[in-house]
Amino acid sequence: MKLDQASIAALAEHLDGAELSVKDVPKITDQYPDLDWGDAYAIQDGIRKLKQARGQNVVGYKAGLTSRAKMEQMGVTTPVFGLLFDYMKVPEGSDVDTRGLIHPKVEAELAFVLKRPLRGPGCNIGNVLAATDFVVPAVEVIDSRYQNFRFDLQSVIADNTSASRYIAGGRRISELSGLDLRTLGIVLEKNGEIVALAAGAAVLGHPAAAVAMLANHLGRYGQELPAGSFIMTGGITEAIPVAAGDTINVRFQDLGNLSIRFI
Ligand code: OOG
Ligand code: MG
Repeated sequence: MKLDQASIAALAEHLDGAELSVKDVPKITDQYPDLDWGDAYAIQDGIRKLKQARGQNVVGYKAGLTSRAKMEQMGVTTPVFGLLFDYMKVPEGSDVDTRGLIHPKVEAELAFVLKRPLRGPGCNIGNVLAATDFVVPAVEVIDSRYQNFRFDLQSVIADNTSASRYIAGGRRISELSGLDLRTLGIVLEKNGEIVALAAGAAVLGHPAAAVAMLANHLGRYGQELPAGSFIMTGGITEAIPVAAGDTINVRFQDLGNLSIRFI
């Protein structure tokens, strides 16, 4: 850790404030170039406390930058982890209001729900599959609080990994043995045109690897993923910018479709 508690608290307020006022800010490492990973997760935790003090609750976890497409798009090489809050959940079939967002982009993801807790270190894909209740298709709406979506790893971790909105639905698959998540195809359509496509293996070779990495990450802080946890495993393709008037439809092989309209 390079920053003192007062700076960490001030940066948490700064980034939470950017989200609340729907106004982008320069990436925080411009001002604090020495800010390290420990500081970044401490700022993210400060944002959690601010939101919880307003009555907003953590309802899940997210892994991000887990596919090569996302890493190349954002110019980074390591996955990051963030928190999902209740106000971020968009019910299936309802619209996303872009007036509360700075410069939203969508990502097609697979989400896991656990039936048993997972605790790192040493957590692997097999442990994740054994602890999984079901897998469900999801779409994440990310909205970096940084100008032009430009950041480095420390900045994006501090900004709760651009978490903004998400939708989960379609078909829940609880019998994982009949389904190979590596070869599961995903087609992302914007306004009826295919804009990206990939298969599940784009996420770290197997999307369950993102859950294992998250459990191992939390293990370093003495935390576990409790039974019932909802975990988004990261964009399978690059993220696609959206604006009011756009409709996104994602086709998940064997798992159904998810559509979102932006107003
Ligand atoms: C960071 C969040 C990335 C994903 O699924 O890869 C993410 C960003 O690209 O703004 O959520
Ligand atoms: Mg994501």
